[in-house]
Amino acid sequence: MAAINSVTDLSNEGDVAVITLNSPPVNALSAGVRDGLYEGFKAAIADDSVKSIVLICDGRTFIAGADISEFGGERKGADLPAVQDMMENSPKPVVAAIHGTALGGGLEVALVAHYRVAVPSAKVGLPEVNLGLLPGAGGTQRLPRIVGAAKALDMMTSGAHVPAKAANAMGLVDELVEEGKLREGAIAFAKKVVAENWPLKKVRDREVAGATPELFADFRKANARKFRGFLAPEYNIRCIEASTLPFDEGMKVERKLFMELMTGPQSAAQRYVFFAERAANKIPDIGDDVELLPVKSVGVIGAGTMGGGISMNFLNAGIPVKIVEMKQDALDRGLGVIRKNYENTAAKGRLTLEAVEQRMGLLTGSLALEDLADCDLIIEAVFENMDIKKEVFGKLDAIAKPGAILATNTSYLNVDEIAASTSRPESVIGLHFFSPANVMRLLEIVRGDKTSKPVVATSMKLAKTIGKVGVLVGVCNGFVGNRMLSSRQIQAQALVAEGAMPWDVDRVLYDFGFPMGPFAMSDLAGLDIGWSKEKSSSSTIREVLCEMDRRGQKTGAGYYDYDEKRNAKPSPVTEQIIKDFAANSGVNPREISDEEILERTILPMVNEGAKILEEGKALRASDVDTVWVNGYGWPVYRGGPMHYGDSLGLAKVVERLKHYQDKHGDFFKPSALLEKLAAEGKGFKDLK
Ligand code: T1G
Repeated sequence: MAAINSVTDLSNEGDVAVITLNSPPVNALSAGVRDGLYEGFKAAIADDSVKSIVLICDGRTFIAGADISEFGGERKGADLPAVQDMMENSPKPVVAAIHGTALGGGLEVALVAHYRVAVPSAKVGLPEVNLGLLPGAGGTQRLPRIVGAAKALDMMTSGAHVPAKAANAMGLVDELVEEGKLREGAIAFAKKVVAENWPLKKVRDREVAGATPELFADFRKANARKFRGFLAPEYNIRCIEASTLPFDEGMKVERKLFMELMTGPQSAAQRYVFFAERAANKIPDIGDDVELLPVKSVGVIGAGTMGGGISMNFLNAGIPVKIVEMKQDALDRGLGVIRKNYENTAAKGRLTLEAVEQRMGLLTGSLALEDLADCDLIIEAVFENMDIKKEVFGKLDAIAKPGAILATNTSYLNVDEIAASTSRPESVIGLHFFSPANVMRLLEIVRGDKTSKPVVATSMKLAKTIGKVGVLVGVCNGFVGNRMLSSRQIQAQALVAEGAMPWDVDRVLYDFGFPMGPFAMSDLAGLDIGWSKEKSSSSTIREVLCEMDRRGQKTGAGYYDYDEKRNAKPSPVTEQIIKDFAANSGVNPREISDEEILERTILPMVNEGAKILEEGKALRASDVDTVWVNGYGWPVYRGGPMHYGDSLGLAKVVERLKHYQDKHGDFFKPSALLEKLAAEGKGFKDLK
C-alpha cells in the first residue's frame, strides 16, 4: 500500500491496482483528492505489472461531488478534466466501485471509468441543479448517452438519487456486487474484464437515444410552473439537447452554460442555502458530547390535520406513534386520514402497499392521555389556546414517565409559560411543524429558558431523523418565521388600504418567486381562521368578506372569485369593498408601483430578521434564511431574506426603510443592528 497523498492510497491486489480515497466527510473532489487521483492513475497506468485499476472510497460514500466549499475560491490542485481524460484513455480497464451516494462530480468520475459496479444500497445522481448548477464535468453529455434523453432530463432536473438496482437496469451501473463486499467484488469484476478481454468502452462514443424536439418541448411545457424563476433546470435541458452534437461540441456547450450558472447570483444563493441548512445543526453551547435521549416511541395529542401530519413523520422513520384524541369519532377520522394519505402516496407509486401497512402497524389510537405514560416524546397538537395547552401539559406532567420530552407544536405561544405549567420545564420544548406537517421540511425547534441541553440536542438530531430541517429559535411571538410573516402581512394589508388591489400584491410576490401571494394564501387557508360571526364587526376587509360568506376557496369566493376548478380571478365584489373602506376612512386610493409593493413587503422582513438576531432569538442570519426557504416558500435561488438584504446592500436597505419611515411611520424604523452593519459597510454574512 503506497500513500499517494494524505487522502489517496494505491495498492496492488495481484495485477489489480486499487486506488482508495479517504477524504471525510464525503470524499468530495477537493484539490487533494484530484491530485491523488491524478497521481494514482498515472502510477497505476505506468506500472507494467498492473492489468486493471479499481477506484474505491473509504468512509461513508463514494465521491459525493465537487467540493462545494472550494467554489468561488482560488483554483488549486489537478484539473478534474485532466483526471478524467487519463481515466477514460487508460489502456487498462478502469472500474469504479460505488457505495453510498455517487453524486455530481463523483458520478461524472465514475462515468469516465470503463465499468461501474455498486452495492445494492448505493445511489447515484447528478443533483447539481439543486445548487443552481449543472454537471460541469461531462455528466450532461455522458448521462444521456447511457440512459437516453428522457431519463437524463428527469435525473438532471430533479437531482434525484437513483438506487443502484435501478441504475443497473438503466445501464448506469454494470454489475451489483454483494453488500459489504464491494472491494472484493470490484477486484473480481476487474479480473473478469481482463480475463475475458472485455472492450474498453468509452461512454463518449455512444449515441443518445430519444432526443427528439417533441421530447424537449413537452418536457419544458410539463415543468414550466415547477421551474419558474430558476435558471439551472433550463440550462440542464439545453445541455441534454446539445448531447446530440459531436461529443466535444456538446462539451463546449456544457462548459459555457456551467460557467454562466457558476458565476451567477442564483447558484451563489443555492450554495449558500446548502451550507446554511447544515450550519443550523450547530448549536454553540451544545457539543457532540451532550447525551442524546432515546426516542423509541412517540405520543401525539390531537388527531387533526397537524396531529396526523406530525404522526406521519415518525411513522415514516419507523418510530411507533400513539395518537390520543378526546372523542372516538375524531380519533377514527384522524386515523383514517393518515391511512388515506399513505394509500394516495401508494397509488402514485411512491410507496408500496406493504410499506403502508408497515407504517399503519406502528400507529395506535387512544382516548386516554394515560396511554402515553411510556412514550419517550409526547407532542401536543391541540387548539392554539394557552389555557388549553397549559391544562394539557399539567396533565402530562402527572402522566409522562421521568425523562420524557414534552413538546408543544404551538406556532407562536410562549413556550416558557407552557413549561411553567409542569414540574419539569427542563423537559419542555417547542417543535413547531409547518402544515402540511408530513410535507414541509422546516421544523422550528423552540428552546425555552429552562429546556435542558440533552432535550435540545435530541430534538435537533430528531429533526434529521425524520427528514426535517431543524432550526433552533428562541421564545418570542411567532418565533422566527411567523414573526417575520406578520411584518409582511401588515404591509400587504396597508398597501390594499392605500389603493393597491390584493391581486397586485400577490402578483408582485409571485413574480418575486413565492409560490403564491398573501391574499391567495389566505383564501387557500380560509379567511375565517380565528374569525367569529358573533364578534365580527365589519371592521376589516377580511371581516366583511367573511360576513358575506366569502371565506376563501372553500366557499368559492374570498379575496378572489373561484370557478369550479378553483381557478382564481380578481373579484369586483372585493374591489368594491376595498373602495368603500377607503371612502369610509377618508383615504384617497393612489396608484402604487410594483417596486413600492415589493419594498414594503420584503424590507420590513429583513428588518424584523435583524431584530430577531439582536434579541438572540436566532443563532445566525443563515438560520433565518433556512426558516424562510424551508417553511414559507422563499425562492431558494434568492437565498432567504437576510441573504437578499445582503445582495441589495444593507446601506440601500436602510435608506429605503428610512424613506418609508418618513412616509408611513416607525414601523419602518431600521433596527440598530441594521444601521450598524450598514454604517460599517458590512452584511449579515459578516456577523460571527
Ligand atoms: N462539498 C463539500 N462538502 C460537502 C459536500 C460537497 N459536495 N457534500 C456534503 N458536504 C458536507 C456537508 O456540508 C456536511 O458538512 C457533511 O459533508 C455531511 O453532509 C463538477 C460542480 C452527500 C447526500 O450536490 O447531497 O459536483 O456540516 O449533512 O445528510 O459537476 O451531503 O458536517 O461540516 O448533507 O448524510 C454535487 C451534496 C456538487 C451533493 C450526504 N454534489 N451533498 O448527506 O450529510 S457540485 C452534491 C449531499 C458538482 C460537478 C459539480 C449530501 C449527501 P458538516 P450532510 P447527509
